Amino acid sequence: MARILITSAIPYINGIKHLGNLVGSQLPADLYARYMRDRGNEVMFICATDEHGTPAELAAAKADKPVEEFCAEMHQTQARIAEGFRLSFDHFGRSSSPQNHALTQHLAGKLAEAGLIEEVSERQVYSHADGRFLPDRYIEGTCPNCGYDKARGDQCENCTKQLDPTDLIEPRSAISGSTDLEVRETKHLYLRQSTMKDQLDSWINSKTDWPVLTTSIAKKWLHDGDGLQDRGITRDLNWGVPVKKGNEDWPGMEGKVFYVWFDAPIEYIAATHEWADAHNKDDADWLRWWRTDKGADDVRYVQFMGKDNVPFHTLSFPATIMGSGEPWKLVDYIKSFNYLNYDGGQFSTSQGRGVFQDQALEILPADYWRWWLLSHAPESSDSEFTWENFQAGVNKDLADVLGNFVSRVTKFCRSKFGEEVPEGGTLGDTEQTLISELTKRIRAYEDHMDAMEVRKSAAELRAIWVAGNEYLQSAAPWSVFKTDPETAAAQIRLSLNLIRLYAVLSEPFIPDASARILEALQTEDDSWPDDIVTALSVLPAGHAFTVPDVLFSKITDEQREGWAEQFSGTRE
Ligand code: B3M
Ligand code: ZN
Repeated sequence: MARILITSAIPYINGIKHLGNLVGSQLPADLYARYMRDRGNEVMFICATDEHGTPAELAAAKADKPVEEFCAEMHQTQARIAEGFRLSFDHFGRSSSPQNHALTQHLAGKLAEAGLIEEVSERQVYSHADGRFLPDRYIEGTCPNCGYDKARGDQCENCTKQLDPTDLIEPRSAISGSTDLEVRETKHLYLRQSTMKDQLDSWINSKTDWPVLTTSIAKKWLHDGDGLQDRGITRDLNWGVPVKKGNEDWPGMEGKVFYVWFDAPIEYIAATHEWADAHNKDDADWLRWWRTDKGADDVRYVQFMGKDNVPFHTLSFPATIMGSGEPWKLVDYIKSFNYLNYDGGQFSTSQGRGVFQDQALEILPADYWRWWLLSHAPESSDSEFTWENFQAGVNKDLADVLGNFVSRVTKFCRSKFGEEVPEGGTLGDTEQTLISELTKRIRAYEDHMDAMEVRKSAAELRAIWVAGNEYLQSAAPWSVFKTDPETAAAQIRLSLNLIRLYAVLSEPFIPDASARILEALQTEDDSWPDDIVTALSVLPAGHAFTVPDVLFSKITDEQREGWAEQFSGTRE
């Protein structure tokens, strides 16, 4: 038994996420967590909401709520949706937790002691009307280059010129529209990660098994252009983790908070602390996952995330961990994903384009989405959601292949032998062939799952389902029954056991269907099949079962057209 620590990138709090976010981190992380548990490992699966930063403040203002209240509500909403998709987090934390405040401040203090923090004076735009400093992209004005009147302080969208807020003609606040702006001197903390370049470089070079997508992004940021830049880790905002050195005030940093990307990954650790507190456990219980001096040296730590999050997880967060000089666990493997596109364009939270997670669950159960999304995970390249594709995948794989097998076998048994596993007969060559094919495929499935090859795993699982259908087709118990009911009984006994095996193997992808199958089969034996012959004789002759209701209903053309229409626009 191994100990596996799994974290999914923590979703921003500012709104309900779309399906692209789900398939890019949380869902594959859940697949892996479920699989690792099914294989008998000890798993700690952590996620949280990412609650700080300007977008959270602005979303709260738009909802006309105090930011604390907005975040608390949205956290509940996101937690409910995660449950809806059956994401099996051991803990779904909040980056605004007291545990994260304390740990973030503690690590900043350690970095300062190690001489890795530098104070830098900057000139920044202050808005009197808004009572705050404005981040570059919240300042708008006329582009000095092309005259576009909605250029942002960081870049002109029209001519793509990179700008400084002070370049803008007639600058105004994008929040209030106020032009009562002033450039003020303000001090910020920078993490001197450039001094850790060699250390980071050799660490990344040692990760020879990482996916190319992950290492290529990390190396690009390490070596391209000016190489690894020092990063500002503080902001002039009200909402966030107040800048402190451990418990002590940080002179000159009054009223400032840490940058959201500084405290967000620290929340992986803090959320595990939250988990321990929520379950009345001791500090030792969470430290054994995170501190190599407290038992975490035999933990394997795997992170899941979209490609845009890779630089922070390969460079900034490791720099924080390494720079602290304390023995916190570094990530062992980073699984990253490309983007899922929506019907010829991009999913977009800000534009409300695509299918959002709450909407998806309103129209179909979680398993339908889980299966389609995972079997089309954007691993080697971006992938695309279309309603045609979705309909085809669900109908073929789930209804025609898996659902059909379960229904044919259980119904045939009920009509010829009653609702119990039939006895008698022996297995022949056809069954031996099936068993050796299953053995080969199940081992391949395990290899793909171990390697987090999501699409390949799904394809192998589908092939395992297909093998059952093909067996049924060639064994044809319904005709064998007419002349040799004993042999037909043996075939059906095997097939009923195969249904149980399917429930076990499919659990990481479609946990609800898996549970329903086991319930119909009236068994709680969900042990992983180490030996296939043994696994196919778990349900003995005479074991009672019931025929389950339809496992998956097909998506009709009318439904597909209706949804395509319903989700063709944008949502508020
Ligand atoms: N919240 C971005 C995102 O949701 C960011 C991830 C943080 S991971 C520590 O894609
Ligand atoms: Zn311009």
